[in-house]
Amino acid sequence: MVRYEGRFTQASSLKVGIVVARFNDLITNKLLSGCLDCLSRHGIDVSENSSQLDIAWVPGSFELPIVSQNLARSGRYQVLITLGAVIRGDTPHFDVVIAEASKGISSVSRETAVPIIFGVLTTDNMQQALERAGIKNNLGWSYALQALEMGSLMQALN
Ligand code: INI
Repeated sequence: MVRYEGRFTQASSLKVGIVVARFNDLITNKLLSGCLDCLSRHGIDVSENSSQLDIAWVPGSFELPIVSQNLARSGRYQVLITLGAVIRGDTPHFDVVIAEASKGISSVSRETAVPIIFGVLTTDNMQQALERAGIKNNLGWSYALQALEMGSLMQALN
């Protein structure tokens, strides 16, 4: 029997891409800093001249899939992380944005076989988003852990 599991150590062979939405950047910048803190504590070089990490900024969560697709198709990354914040109070097209972002990201991930972590907060209001971006817990940290697990799991499978 072969038992496949992701690892949270020995991340040195992983290259990670992060795609971040600028919309609600009060929140997404906090998610990004939680993410970088976790990656760094697990051995990923997150410095400006890192060869293990690239970060792409997009206008909003709606644009996360197309840029993720571009990065995933490049073959350079073992795992991608998408970060966004879709807040119901902001606009009536909340439902469209979150549906397109979630469907798009999952379909790119399956089409390219590159794991893409879905780090898009979906909340009813800004308070809930702030709570998930650092006031109570920074989910950016968890998204980075999930990325390490999935990136290394896919390496083990291949
Ligand atoms: N983008 C978000 O990331 N979060 C939102 O809450 C949001 N709302 O509510 O409108 C949002 N809209 C912008 C959208 O993602 C696109 O950038 C824009 O429509 C241009 O294509």
